[in-house]
Amino acid sequence: MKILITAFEPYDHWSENSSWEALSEMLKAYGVPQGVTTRRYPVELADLKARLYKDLEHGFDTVLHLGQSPGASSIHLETIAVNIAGVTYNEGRLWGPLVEGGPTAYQTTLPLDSIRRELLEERIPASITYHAGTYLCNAVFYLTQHWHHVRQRPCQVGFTHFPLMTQQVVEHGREMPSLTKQELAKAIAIQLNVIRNNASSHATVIA
Ligand code: PCA
Repeated sequence: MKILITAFEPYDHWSENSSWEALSEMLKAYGVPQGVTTRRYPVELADLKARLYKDLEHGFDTVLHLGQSPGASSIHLETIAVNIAGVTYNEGRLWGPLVEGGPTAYQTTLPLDSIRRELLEERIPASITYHAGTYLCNAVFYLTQHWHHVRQRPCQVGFTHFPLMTQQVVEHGREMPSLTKQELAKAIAIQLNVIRNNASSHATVIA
């Protein structure tokens, strides 16, 4: 099973991005899992698209995107990506589409219920959420699903928003919810496990 996991570089006033720090920590703590490719993407739409489309050509069974959501108090398993480009990177157009004529939204086919259950069992707070915003996180989630849709290539695409890391909150002196880097890294490993187990149980049913 070929899996692409991506995270984002730091953006705005944050000197780190909890999604990338968690992914790096996951690789350090658990090693590079078999069949997994990881990438760090820029928080700039044109560059992001170029990098993403090049990577997707390699063909993945699952693509899991990760991003940071300051203020989130649990891990957010996003359900829906919308065809809306936020004003900050859409040449000043409010609510312009990401893809002209593209469908309004795509819904993930990842087993979010099972992922949430496993995370909670490991005492990691997690929720299923219904809006990834209108910034780059929503964009990468939408564009990956659209890319596969127009090519009729099957792929499970998911997006997970992470709270800040505890060390970011301390460094910035902010009163905001956080989880430790180790907890976030573990959360990625758990997601990966569920995705793998789910894929093999699908295969059994089809066979
Ligand atoms: N979070 C932003 C963009 C990059 C990231 O990590 C978002 O939620 O869109």
